Amino acid sequence: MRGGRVGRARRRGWLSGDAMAGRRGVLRPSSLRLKDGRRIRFPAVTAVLNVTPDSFSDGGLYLDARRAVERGLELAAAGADIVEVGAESTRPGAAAVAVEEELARLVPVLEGLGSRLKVPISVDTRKAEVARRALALGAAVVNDVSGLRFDPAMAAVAAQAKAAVVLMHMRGTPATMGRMARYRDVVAEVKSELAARARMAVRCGIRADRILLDPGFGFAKKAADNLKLLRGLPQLCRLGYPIMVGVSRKRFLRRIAGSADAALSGATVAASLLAVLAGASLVRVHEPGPAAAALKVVRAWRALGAV
Ligand code: HH2
Repeated sequence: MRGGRVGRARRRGWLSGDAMAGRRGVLRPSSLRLKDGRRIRFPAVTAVLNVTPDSFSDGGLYLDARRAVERGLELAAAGADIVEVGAESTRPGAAAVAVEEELARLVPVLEGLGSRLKVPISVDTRKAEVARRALALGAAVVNDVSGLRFDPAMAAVAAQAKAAVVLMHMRGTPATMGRMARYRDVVAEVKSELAARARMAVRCGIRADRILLDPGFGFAKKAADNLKLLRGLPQLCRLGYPIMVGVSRKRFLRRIAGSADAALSGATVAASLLAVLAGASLVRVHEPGPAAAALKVVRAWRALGAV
């Protein structure tokens, strides 16, 4: 592990796998550099702000643009490294939203956050036109739950804007994905499908160091598949891209811990922490405060090195 490959990787700011990942030689970037020069140091917290009537966790709470802007500022103050704004629910069975409607929800919020938000903005959309407008309004990251499959124009928009891109694994669409959770080896299959999405993104001109991958917890996955993916994250890390994990308040955690608010919050922090210890670089959560505090503990623990 001291040879040329690791030496080169260290100079480029890459990390080798940690003790929990259990694999020497697993290399992944230690940070993400955004188009404006800002750097997100890993592990980091992406906080969710849904300006929708129907999102499963915060649907209907922030449809009013002023309340949404306040919430965005609150999320940053609570420890979010990135605030992610979404205007179309992708919960199982959700109906698609037209571009005009998605923009009508999103644009006033992005304009309102504008220079007031000190952390980078990510936009959660599958549509190229929505991404294009959001990037023009200052967003630096595009999170596409379809992994660039939904809109053929998305890759070019992201490439041209030099956006960082989260490619999430899903099969089908939110309306059909429930029928598509059929795997013989969920970790191997998600890994190879994500690798294919990353290759496609690079072919379309998106630089490899701007790509993040996400196994898509709850998207075309049964409860057991989600748990296996959580355990199997070190294998996904071997792809060499930073991994984002969005387990926050999801149904498989409800089945384990129950639906009471405190149970869901605790389960979210526990699962996010397990993900980071298994090699994930970013956790996507609805409550950034507890997640950011948990990551501080991870950093302090890692800083000790071997004892
Ligand atoms: N989960 C949701 C939405 N977008 N993006 C990524 N990369 N990873 C995820 O796990 C993920 C995601 C679902 O959560 P939420 O945004 O709260 O709900 P809804 O889609 O109903 O708005």
